[in-house]
Amino acid sequence: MGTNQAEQFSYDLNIPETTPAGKHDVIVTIGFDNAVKKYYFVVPDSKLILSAEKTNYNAGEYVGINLTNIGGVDTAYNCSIKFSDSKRFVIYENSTQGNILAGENKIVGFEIPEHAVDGEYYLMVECKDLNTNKITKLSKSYTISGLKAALTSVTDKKSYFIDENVSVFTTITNLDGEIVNGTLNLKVFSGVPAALMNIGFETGDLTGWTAGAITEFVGVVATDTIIDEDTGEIITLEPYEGVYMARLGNTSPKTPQPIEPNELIQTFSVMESNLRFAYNIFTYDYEGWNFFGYEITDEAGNLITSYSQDVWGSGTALKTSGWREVDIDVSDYMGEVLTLKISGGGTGDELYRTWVYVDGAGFGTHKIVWEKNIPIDVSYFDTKAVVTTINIPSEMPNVTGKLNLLATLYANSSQIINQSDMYSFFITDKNTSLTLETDIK
Ligand SMILES: [Ca+2]
Ligand SMILES: [Ca+2]
Repeated sequence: MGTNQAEQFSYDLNIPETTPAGKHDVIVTIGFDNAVKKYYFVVPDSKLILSAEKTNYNAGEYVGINLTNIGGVDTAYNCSIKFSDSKRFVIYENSTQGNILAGENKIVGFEIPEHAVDGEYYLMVECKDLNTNKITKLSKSYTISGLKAALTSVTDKKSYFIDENVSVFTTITNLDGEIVNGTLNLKVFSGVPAALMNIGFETGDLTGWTAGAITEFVGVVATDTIIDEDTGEIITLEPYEGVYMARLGNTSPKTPQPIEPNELIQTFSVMESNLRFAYNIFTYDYEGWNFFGYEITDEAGNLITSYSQDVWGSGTALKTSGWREVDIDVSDYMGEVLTLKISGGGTGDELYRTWVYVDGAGFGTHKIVWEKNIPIDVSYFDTKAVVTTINIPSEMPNVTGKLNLLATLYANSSQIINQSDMYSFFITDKNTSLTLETDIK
């Protein structure tokens, strides 16, 4: 080569399949004067990603989830899959292992059971890359078409004497699918009278209540879907009892949240000795900020009892108190008019959100006084009437007062297909000549 002459060489470097991830040096040595030039290239580590497009399936279909290795080296993986319905019943749970090449796409998935119930489902997939030990997650909501039935259960009369028979009429209407080896569960609960009107919010609205300050939201919700803004995880919060609950505040965004409370108020005459409800606090904020509280005042505005707390912990990850029951003895105020105010919201600054759910707390402590499981098959679009007789003296001795009947229809997997509305009836002693129904059903 002459002076100032340039020549270009090209050399295809074939990176061996077994090359580990990381930085690799390319060293070029020129034999003439032993000049050494150093370059490098990088092989990216393995990296797993999960995705799923389709979210509507029929029972019995295969749910496919894409697992892709977008990294530069092959790896082994371990994936756990969990698929549960809106009542948190798990219809599929399994782990799969395997190897995945660099750039490869694999379908990991599962078959929805043939007798899965119609409704909303949640998928949680976690895949661990055994090479990097990194975990990739996917959580997603699905709508499944499957078993579907309407269910009602009532008694032949509203009121019985202690020596009578109760006839329970249950009607199951199959709206989709074949119910094979199902179970009809009938339960009778003894009632706990509620001091507050519509404390369980089962009217689906704020009947009996008034909203005080509404800084963000004061209203009734059914099962609530909360998206954790940090992890993307979907949390489904079910009412403590029944189908509805109240919510004070909004569930998003994580920040900001306006300062000032959201209030729920009821003025009531004290007819029962105990006032019961349940609350559940959700918060991104930490100790020293935001609040939940309640207070009871008399007609003159004197404070009878109160409770207030700020939130807890130190980080801004989403936290929940879980459902907590409140049981206040108001027997000293029998016949008087009291006001309960429940409130929650932001304090101090607008950073990091807190909101609260409120529901009744009586049903959970109800006692089952009678129960029966009846095997049931209902073919496609058929209607089945089931009559069950309860002999009060032998099957429910010493039970009087308000009772609640609840029918639950289970698929052969024990998954709940549907539940009836709660139905109330009364058993009275022959000495009691008058029964007043004052309660909300
Ligand atoms: Ca409720
Ligand atoms: Ca705050």
